[in-house]
Amino acid sequence: MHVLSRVPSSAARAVALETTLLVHGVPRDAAPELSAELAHLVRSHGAEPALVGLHNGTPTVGLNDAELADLLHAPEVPKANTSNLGYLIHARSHGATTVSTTMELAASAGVRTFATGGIGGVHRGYGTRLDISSDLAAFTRFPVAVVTSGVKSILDVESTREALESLGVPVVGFMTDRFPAFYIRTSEAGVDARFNDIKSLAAFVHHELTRTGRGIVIANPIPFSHELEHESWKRWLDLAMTAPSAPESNGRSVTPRILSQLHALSGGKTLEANIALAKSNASLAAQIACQLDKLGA
Ligand code: PSU
Ligand code: MN
Repeated sequence: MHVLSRVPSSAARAVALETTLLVHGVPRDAAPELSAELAHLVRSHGAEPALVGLHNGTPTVGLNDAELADLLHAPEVPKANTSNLGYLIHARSHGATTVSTTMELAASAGVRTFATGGIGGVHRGYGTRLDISSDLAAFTRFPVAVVTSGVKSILDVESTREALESLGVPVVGFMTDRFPAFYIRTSEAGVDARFNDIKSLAAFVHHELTRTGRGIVIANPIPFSHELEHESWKRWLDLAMTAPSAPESNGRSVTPRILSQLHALSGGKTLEANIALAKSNASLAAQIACQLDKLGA
């Protein structure tokens, strides 16, 4: 696959960022500022941001501001996961890369660190309809360490953790023993190992990526200051999950629909939380990337 890569010569210092979070995860008018903030945070730690997406059919690692603006102004930008990326390239379409395709493109550009908000996972109600994000399988294929605040608590968090275990994906916690649930710092599920400092975490990432050629989940809970209050969170989630869904709401549109309903129901609280955790993940990823660079990874 031809990937347009604008990462610096030392790819180890690069931190991939995804376009689905910007294009589908937050309201359009909040996206340029969030993108700039994430890039700024990554640079402030001495690393280089690389926004990943599909611009006019060109898979790009390091989209510039004009290209991001094109995506944000387009009437509709499809979510690209590993199943439809190839078709979107063929059709010369724009595309917002999810965790799965951001990993795929980052890996082909030699980028080993990636910051997101929350990875996709196993949706609730899988007994009736099986909806498992292609993000999970991507960890078995692409050697990228993904810093995430766990999986969105709109999903079945514990089943997602079990699925990662079944797939043999290493899940490590930064300063936590619990697998976090996005807006909430903890869940019933645990991690494979806990790291309390960035240096040893980066050393592990370096060895594990080299050893396996597969991905790693680095769980970084939402900052204490922005964790949602559990009771309100449960109330908003119940309302969002029982709201009548739009007729076209299935497959790829499920996650964006629920997220935007939650942002509305919570009066913006879930959006604030989402932004706070994305920033915290960008900072941690940047610090890991700088350590990887020192290790000559
Ligand atoms: N994290 C966020 N907001 C998002 C997502 C993650 O804070 O919108 C996106 C990611 O791109 C993730 C995708 O890969 O949701 C999962 O979508 P699906 O369930 O359709 O695989
Ligand atoms: Mn899905």
